[in-house]
Amino acid sequence: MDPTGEEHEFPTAVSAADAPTRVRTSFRTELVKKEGHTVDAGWAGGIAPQYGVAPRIRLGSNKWFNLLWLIPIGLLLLIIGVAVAKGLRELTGVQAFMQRYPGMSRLPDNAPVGFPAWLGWQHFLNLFLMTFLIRSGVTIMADHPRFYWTRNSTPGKDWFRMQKPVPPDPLYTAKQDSITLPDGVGLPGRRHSIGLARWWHLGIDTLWLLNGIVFFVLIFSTGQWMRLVPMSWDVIPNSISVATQYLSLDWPAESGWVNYNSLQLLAYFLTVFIAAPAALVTGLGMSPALSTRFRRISSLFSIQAARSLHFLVLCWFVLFIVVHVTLVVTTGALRNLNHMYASEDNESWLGFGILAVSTLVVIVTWVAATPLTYRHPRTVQKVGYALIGPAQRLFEHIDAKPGQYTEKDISPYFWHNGKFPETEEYKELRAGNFTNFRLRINGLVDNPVELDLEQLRALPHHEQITQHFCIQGWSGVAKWGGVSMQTILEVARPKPEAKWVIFYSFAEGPDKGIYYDAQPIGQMAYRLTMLAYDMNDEPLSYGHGAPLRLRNEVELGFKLVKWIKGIEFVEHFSEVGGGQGGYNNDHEFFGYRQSI
Ligand SMILES: Nc1nc2c(c(=O)[nH]1)N[C@H]1C(S)=C(S)[C@@H](COP(=O)(O)O)O[C@H]1N2
Ligand SMILES: [Mo]
Repeated sequence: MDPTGEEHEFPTAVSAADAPTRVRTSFRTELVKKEGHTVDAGWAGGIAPQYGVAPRIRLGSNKWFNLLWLIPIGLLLLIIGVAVAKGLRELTGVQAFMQRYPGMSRLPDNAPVGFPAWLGWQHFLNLFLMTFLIRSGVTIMADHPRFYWTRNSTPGKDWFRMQKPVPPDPLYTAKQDSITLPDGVGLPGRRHSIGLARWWHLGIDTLWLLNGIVFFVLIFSTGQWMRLVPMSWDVIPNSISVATQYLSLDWPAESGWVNYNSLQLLAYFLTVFIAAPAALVTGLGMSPALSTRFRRISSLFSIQAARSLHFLVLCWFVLFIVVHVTLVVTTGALRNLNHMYASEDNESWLGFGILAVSTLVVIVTWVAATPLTYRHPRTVQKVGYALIGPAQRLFEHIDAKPGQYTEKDISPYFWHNGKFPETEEYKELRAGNFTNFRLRINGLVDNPVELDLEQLRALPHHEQITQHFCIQGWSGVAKWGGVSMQTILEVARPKPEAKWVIFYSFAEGPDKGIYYDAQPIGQMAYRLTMLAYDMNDEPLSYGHGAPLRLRNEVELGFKLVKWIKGIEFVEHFSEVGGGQGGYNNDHEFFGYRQSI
């Protein structure tokens, strides 16, 4: 609706019957189906492998510290720590302290003793699922191997990177910035395989959450929680005592069957009650739909803070796993393994045997996961969608109001992404300043029509300042000016059978065929869904999608087609292109509903 409330003259309606044939011609013929359904050398248009650099952290404004230095520094600190701890334990004051705090808090009298069998299963499933989560998470990270604390994602303002500094090329894209991982590390490892990595990550995450919920219910209904929650402040001096004992290489006596030592208790508590829930919350903090809806929270806790914290949670988990496994093995391995794997407190080889079998399962799936993904990517896409799709569809129902961001929030740098248009058709239009541009709107509508830029600009003007969420992980705020999709609906008058809206681009995708995307018609009436011809008060630039691009703020950036030439209303997207609902879904196995 026109914000001034004036009646508006829409462009001359052409009735379907007498619309020129061209107006009614679909752009579908310019799409290509992906040939073959495996991931091979032609992946993502034959994107060449590109390895990153060793991880580094920014110190000050542009000094970078290579984290590999932490290895020798850590070793040195460890040696010094051992010497200091040994020295300290000679002091009578320290000895008195250790006597007073031997390293363990008292448990309530009704605390359970030993480990039930369900805990062993839970522990195994948790570990098994986490191998997929960690590997696919690292692949997602490698698609934009930088972390920031502000939503602006400004080059040089990253606090962490595994990639060289951003080159000065103004049209450098986030895709060019992505890096390759070894296939045995990432899941999968191939450069820009984020679509498949996300199915693993989000799909397995639903199972991990389910396992976690069962775990919480069981520990609270059996009293096992008492063994995981510190209940007295003496856990602090006791932990200091335990740390000193470990460092001095005179380790505390183990009694894990009954009670953990205080340092162990703190580590388990942090992992179960802080890190695991934080993984979920920070993961959801990266959702465009939720962030746009929960504007206050997202203003303080931006997608980039969420992404950085999500990464730090990963670092905690990895550190925890390394230390935990080391201590299990070095503090009475057979007994420890029997506790968790056989629910027994003795030194038989049973626990070890079960561990060996379960480790074999982990190794086999670890080795097989990436090759299987390359061979059956469509299956990974389908199973992943079956698992996480319900949540993605749920969050899509959010129709947020404009007004979250103001002019001062506009990002100084807005990444470019995607494959730029190189066709003659587009070059000519651009050379002519788009005076010959016509947006073609057709399909299941009462009024198929072509609109030039002047006509589009004559329609009620819509403006919004919103945040863009690229699937790769970067974000940016911009002011978009153009026409609300509600106005386009009023002009085109879709028929009741029209359920999906296809946006066609002038630009080809990396695998040939033009770029396109399908959106549910319900979202076209959302307050923040629009066609933008201006960005930050200037006509849209070439790189950002001139002359016209889509904004739909409940979806990830790849669905927001740039360089739009046509909009077609259809019953279902399965009839269009490769039938998966968009270029990336057809060619790179992304998903068609991406609110998270
Ligand atoms: N035609 C077309 N539109 C596209 C793409 C593309 O490759 N081709 N890339 C998408 C992706 S992945 C993103 S993140 C946004 C990037 O928009 P920007 O370059 O203005 O930041 O455009 C989307 N629209
Ligand atoms: Mo993107």
